[in-house]
Amino acid sequence: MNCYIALSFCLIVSSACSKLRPSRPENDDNTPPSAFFTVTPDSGSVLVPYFLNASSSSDAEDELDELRIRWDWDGNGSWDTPLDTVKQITHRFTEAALYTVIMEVRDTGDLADTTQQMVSVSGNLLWKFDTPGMNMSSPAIGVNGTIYFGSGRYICALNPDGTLRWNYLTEGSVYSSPAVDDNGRIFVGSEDSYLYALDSDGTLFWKYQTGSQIESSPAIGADGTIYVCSDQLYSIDNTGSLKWSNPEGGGYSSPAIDADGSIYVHTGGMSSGELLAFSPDGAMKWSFSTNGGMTSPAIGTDGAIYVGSSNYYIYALEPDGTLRWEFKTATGMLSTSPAIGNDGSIYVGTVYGRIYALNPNGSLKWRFSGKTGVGAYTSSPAIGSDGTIYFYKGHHISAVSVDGELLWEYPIGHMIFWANRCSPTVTESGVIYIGGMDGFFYALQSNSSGLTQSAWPKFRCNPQNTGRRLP
Ligand SMILES: [Ca+2]
Ligand SMILES: [Ca+2]
Repeated sequence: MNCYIALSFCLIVSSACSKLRPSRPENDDNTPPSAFFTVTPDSGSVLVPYFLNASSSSDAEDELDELRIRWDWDGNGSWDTPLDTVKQITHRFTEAALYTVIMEVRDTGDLADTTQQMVSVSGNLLWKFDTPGMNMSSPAIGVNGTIYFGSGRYICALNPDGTLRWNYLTEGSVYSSPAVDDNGRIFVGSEDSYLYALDSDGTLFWKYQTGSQIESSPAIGADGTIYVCSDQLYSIDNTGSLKWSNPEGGGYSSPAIDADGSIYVHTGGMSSGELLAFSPDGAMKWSFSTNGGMTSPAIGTDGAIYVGSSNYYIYALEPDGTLRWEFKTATGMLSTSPAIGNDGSIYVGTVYGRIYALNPNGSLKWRFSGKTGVGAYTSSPAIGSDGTIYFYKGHHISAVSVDGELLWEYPIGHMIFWANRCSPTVTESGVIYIGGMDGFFYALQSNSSGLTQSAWPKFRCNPQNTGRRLP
């Protein structure tokens, strides 16, 4: 935010007289002016013209047209315009950020007053796509930048320019998030109980029927094995044949695969649950009681397993299943999956609209509530290359700085499910993709350049959504 902005001014009201008046001699009777301005709109996206009007500023001794004003667009203490009697101005912000705009008004006796306002400038909307159904699935990026996600009963594939590539109709809602393998094949579950494998052109490769509806997102092992939870935890080879299934691992959780091939799933419901570890052959290695379930684990660089629980706790476990630390959130059940920053910080959202940032040792770094506060759900966060945290919250896709300050937000429809799985991703060129609950899929330009370099920067770990930590 401290970079210099390419300013583009458009003077709405031309100055009738721009000559500088000599300062009035020191006069004990002079009083300072009063600074006031309005901004329209008070939030918007980059390159949108913001109209700023300081005409409500006043002074006891001088007329309005005698008062001179100047602006600091980025609140860095350095004035970006000269003192001028023009009170109305249009400004365009070129980078998404939360700006502190400062205005100074100065009277003819050289007494001054300043005032400031926050202006939220969001990422620029590149395009939005009218989806065929409700968007509860998080996008995966495949070859050539193709975007895959579930919408209603469809599996959708969009081109990077926002045009439809293909739709594939299943017999149930697709809440599961697609995963893309090294060959560009797409794997995704449906409430119709099938795990679908599609080629990149949208033709069915195979489908495998599980014993129940699938809300879990599949994970892809290093050897191409697909793991997904339904009535059981299933291990399916890349030709669609069952390798094994284990009833202990059934549920809604999306499996996380460690670098050694261990598979972690979180089972259970609102009041009881366990984090379970399976070896690649399907044997259970250990279990850890979390007294609540339904969320998906993330894995850190050193193999630590992070999971939030419906009992308000965030747990960090050692790879052998022993507790490293636990952190109790004050405000709510954990409905989302953690994401990890490049310094090892852990970010997780709660059902009461908050994002917790924890230090690697489990202490609180900060807590973000935002202006929508209690009652707004959050998605799993995605961490950009610059540390910015992106997540769905309430009505918006929100961007929060690494220090926990709101940078911008953009309306994409009101999130209505406490376990919404619609979490954003960030492309190498900084485009954020997310499905909105308003029936559109969005592409917004951010200042990030891809995801941060960490073990698990987003829901399902990487742009392909493999759910597998790399060694
Ligand atoms: Ca005065
Ligand atoms: Ca400035």
